[in-house]
Amino acid sequence: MKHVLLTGNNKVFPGICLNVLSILKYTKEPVHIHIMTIQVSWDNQEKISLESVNLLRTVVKNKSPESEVSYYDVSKDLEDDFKDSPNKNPAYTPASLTRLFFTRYINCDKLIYLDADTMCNKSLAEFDKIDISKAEMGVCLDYLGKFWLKKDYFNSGVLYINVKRVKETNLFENAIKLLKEKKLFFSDQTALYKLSKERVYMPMCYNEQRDVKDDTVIKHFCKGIRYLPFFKIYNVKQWQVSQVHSFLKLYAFDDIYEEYHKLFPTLPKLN
Ligand SMILES: [Mn+2]
Repeated sequence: MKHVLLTGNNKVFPGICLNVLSILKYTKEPVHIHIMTIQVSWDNQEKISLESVNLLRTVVKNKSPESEVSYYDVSKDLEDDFKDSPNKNPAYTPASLTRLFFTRYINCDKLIYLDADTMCNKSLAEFDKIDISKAEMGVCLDYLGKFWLKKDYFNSGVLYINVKRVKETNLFENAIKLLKEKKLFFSDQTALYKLSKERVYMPMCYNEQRDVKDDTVIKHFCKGIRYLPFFKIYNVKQWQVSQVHSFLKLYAFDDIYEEYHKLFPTLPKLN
């Protein structure tokens, strides 16, 4: 069974549902989807509700009876550890800090962490090709950061985590501790970069930050830069379907959009 962690607030829940449908399309073995969410006093975003996760569980169980969906509200952890932190409002949203708490709740051997703005384009069995037995985690380089920051700067949107090892090295608790004290740019990603000692660099197909290719396992809809016809920073997410079509010219997930509208009639329509 593959264990997957997805985190976020209510705003990105359609993205999480799309991601889960993409996992089920390609991954034949059962999956255990862990959904972790937060709602904190200094931010007006709402958490993912238990009802929403129950709806997702029904869809998952229909398609894959042996798969599981678990729900964790870690609002109190975030509130307690970050209310006085200089990083309580990171570059994206406080919800991006949610994943740092997983070792307090999740027990498994290996965990695939995926950002809410990612989609699978192949089976998660592809991760079996990566040996993380002697590492804390498998990561991919950050497409932009490797030019601008450090040549081994990685993108934390996809992490293949050796759970037993990070509990021994305390990587995630140490990251929380560092973020309590020191303001960091790209807060949690930079903390994990500074503190992780044992990393395996995976091929970029595990966190494709550009166009979907034949070998793409995970497509990450992160920020990008286009130089022509003029310089533009773009940030198109997989749930912004018309921009995925018109700007990214990407049609690889059209069947999943159709399925989403059929299976989640009560969730926001994608447009
Ligand atoms: Mn992302």
